[in-house]
Amino acid sequence: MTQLQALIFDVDGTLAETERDGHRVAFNRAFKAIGLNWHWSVEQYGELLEIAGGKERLHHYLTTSHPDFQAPPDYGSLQGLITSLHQAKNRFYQQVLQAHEIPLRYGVRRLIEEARQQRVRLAIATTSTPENAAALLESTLGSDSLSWFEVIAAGDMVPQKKPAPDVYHYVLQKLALPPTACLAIEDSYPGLVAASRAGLKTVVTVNRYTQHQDMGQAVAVLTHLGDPEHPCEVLAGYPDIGPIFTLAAARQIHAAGRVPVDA
Ligand code: XBP
Ligand code: MG
Repeated sequence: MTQLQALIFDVDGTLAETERDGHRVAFNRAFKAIGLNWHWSVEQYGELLEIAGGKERLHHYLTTSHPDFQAPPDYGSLQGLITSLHQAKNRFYQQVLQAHEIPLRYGVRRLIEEARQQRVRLAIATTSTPENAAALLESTLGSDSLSWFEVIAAGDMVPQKKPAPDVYHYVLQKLALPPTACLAIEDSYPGLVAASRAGLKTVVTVNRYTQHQDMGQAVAVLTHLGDPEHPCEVLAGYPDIGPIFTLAAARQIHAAGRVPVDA
């Protein structure tokens, strides 16, 4: 049986609550800065998250909620406006992170530290940008932490974003590992589908936006990774992998869990 050699982390919603408290807030600031009277509530943003990718999400929102909207002449076209809004959103997002407003989810730091101590390799597979992933790592784990991750793969680096498996294929190729040697950690259904299609066993840590999604393909579903002060609940999988999802638990679930059927 192949041993666990690498953990591949999703970013948004998995490492931290960056969707609700980061990207959403930054999108709203971008709307305001550009003079648009739009505001995405916490609830509405949950629905918009079905569209992976900030630019794609903006395009979907514009064409479904404001189908008759004309981009102001300064932006040239609707796509020009989307590009400007997305760039503004990313600037505001970086400001939110630099202000240390978003902490890591429970247990993330602990599991990353355990993996480093035990020489399990680390990688990132995100739909967002490498800059956004790097800013979150730097603001929470310090600037050294970028070097802990052998690969930081992002949505625009591959042909198709999650739920397509492309970003995971890219990571596996860069790590030069088969999917059977890795475990993915995700928070959402599109992320789980992407990892599963790449043949990866996946642990899901749900959040407010994803708690009711179908996580049937996951080898385990947890409320979060857990730490001594904040024990996690095991929602599916083997009960003894909680209340703290340690590296030993990761090895156990990696060895026991079945390979996804899409593989
Ligand atoms: C989540 C996403 C992203 C973010 C915004 O990515 O779908 O689109 O919401 O980032 P993941 P961008 O969970 O895979 O990390 O605006 O840069 O797309
Ligand atoms: Mg995610």
